[in-house]
Amino acid sequence: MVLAVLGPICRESTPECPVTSPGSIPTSALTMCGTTPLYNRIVGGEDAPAGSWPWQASLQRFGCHVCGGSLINREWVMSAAHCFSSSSVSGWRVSLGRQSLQANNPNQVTQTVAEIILHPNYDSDTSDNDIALLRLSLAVKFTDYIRPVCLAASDSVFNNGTDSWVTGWGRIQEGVPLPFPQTLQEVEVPVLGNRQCSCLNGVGTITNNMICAGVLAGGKDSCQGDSGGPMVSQQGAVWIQSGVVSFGFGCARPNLPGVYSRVSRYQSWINSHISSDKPGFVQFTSSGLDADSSYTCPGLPAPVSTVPAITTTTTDPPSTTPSTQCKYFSVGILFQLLIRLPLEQKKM
Ligand code: 4AZ
Repeated sequence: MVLAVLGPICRESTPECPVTSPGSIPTSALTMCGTTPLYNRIVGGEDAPAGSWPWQASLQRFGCHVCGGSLINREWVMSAAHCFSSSSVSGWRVSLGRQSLQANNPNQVTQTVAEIILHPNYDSDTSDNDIALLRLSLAVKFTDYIRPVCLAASDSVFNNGTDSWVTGWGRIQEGVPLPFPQTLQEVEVPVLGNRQCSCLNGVGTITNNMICAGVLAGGKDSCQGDSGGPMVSQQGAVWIQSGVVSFGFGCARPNLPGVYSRVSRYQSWINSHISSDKPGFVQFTSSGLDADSSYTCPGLPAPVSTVPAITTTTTDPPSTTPSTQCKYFSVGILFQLLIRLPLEQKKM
């Protein structure tokens, strides 16, 4: 791992190195979203340094990590709908400011959940609209280790190849849990256009509400336990969330990019539920023509000739997760085995 670190590093709260400078941090999500005061730049690597992704949340049920999430303002966390079997808040807690799941976390804050809002059009068969909002019981105070991420505004464009980072405490390979002390992991993956992603994952599986990312060679991806967590891209000084970890055919397999809920499609839905302290929506722009707009494969509708378009239609798998001593189960993998594999075999 190579780290390029600019500025002082506060690993722990000490009198010389306080976590917050009282009075110096503004509290609105709009004015301070997407900033990482401790780590301004990271190159490669796997263990995420403390404070590098200060919006990362661990969603826990009865003390077990189940899913990731992202802090979007003082009292709301965004995650995936498939992490929840209902909108009951019973047993759920959200942990913020955490570097690891097992070691000492001096900057950590844990909150109970007051409300869970699942997207009304979430489809557990296709994973379409796999997005949820959690309202915390108490607003959290922003620190160097706890801050909101900016969200991709509805007019954002993420061309094929857009550099992105995904973070989480999920498995490090299919079937391999993150080892002790379960330090937050980060991985860099490029966006893979919806047309190509449909061709790879199966025509009809990737909707306009999804965004894909991954490397064709495999080896870099999100996995079980990362679900609900953020995929972000940097634009200038801020980090903008483009995706929510949703599903994939296995993890890090060659030619099978991970699939994420496309955050920019949900600006009005999110704003309809958050009346004060609106999240910071920022337009992400990509320069040039999207190479994906001319990508094609058998069964895929012909590319739209004028505007670089995003793609396709419906159908495919969801997923769920936990860690530590908690038992894992993945609806996603079960779904793939029962539905997708037989379908694949029929095609062959
Ligand atoms: C899961 O089972 C899961 N490779 C999440 C993400 C991905 C695959 C599986 C993406 O929760």
